[in-house]
Parts: sequence; C-alpha cells; structure tokens
Amino acid sequence: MNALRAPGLAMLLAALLAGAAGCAPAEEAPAALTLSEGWIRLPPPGQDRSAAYLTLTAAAPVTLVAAESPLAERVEFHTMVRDGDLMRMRELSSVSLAPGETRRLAPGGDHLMLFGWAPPAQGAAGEITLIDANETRYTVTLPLRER
Ligand SMILES: [Cu+2]
Repeated sequence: MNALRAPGLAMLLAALLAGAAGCAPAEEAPAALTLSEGWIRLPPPGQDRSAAYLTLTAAAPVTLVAAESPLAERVEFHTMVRDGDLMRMRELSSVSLAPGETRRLAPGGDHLMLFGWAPPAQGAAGEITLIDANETRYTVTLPLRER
C-alpha cells in the first residue's frame, strides 16, 4: 500500500513545487507605478506641439525624471502656474510620488508636453514612456483624440 502511494505523493509534491514555481513571478513586487486613464491630444494640422494626459498611481516612492514617445521628438513634464491673469506652462524637472499617491495629469493642469509631433502613419493610439530615477521604464498606450 505504501509503495503504491509513494509515487502518488511524489507526483503531488512535484505538482505543488511546479505550481509554486509557476506562481513566482506573481510574487514579485508590484510595479511601483501604474499608468491609467490617459489620452494624447491630436494637434491641429500644422501644429507640432501637443500634450498627453493620464493618471499616475504609485505603489512605492517614484521620482520620474524623463518621458518619451515615438510620437514626438521631445517630451517634458509641465505644470501650470498663475502669472497675473494668465496661466502659463512651466517645465518640471521631475515628478515625485509618495507610496499610495495618485496624480492626475489633465487639461488645465499638469500634463506631458510633446514637442516635434511626428504623426503616426496609422492607428489611433500612441505610446508614452515615463522613466524614473532608477531608469525603470513605464510604458502605456493611449488613444489619440482631438479633445
Ligand atoms: Cu505644456
């Protein structure tokens, strides 16, 4: 009886170990930053500047130091600052988030500024990549729309 059961037990253990190994990637730390709910503004014809908006949610401390997109030659973090009666854009050299913090980049406020717009040959979406101080890259594909 024991001799018959042993192979079964071994197979069960092997299955459990295989299962544990298979689960290993899911046990890695979650991404420090989640990108969601975004879109990229399609600039009017002839305009070579545009903007992208999205929501950043941090699971760990993150300091973003750069951004890029195949749609543009250069991407900057911008915020809006009041200047008398006007709101002006100002570049941010970095964007830091605390664990659990959510930051919305939205029209009228913080945004990603795209310079040197390179329209996609086709398709209605484009990639935005944010890069943190550890050179970790966070890429999201966002829809392109006029407004
Ligand atoms: Cu701007």
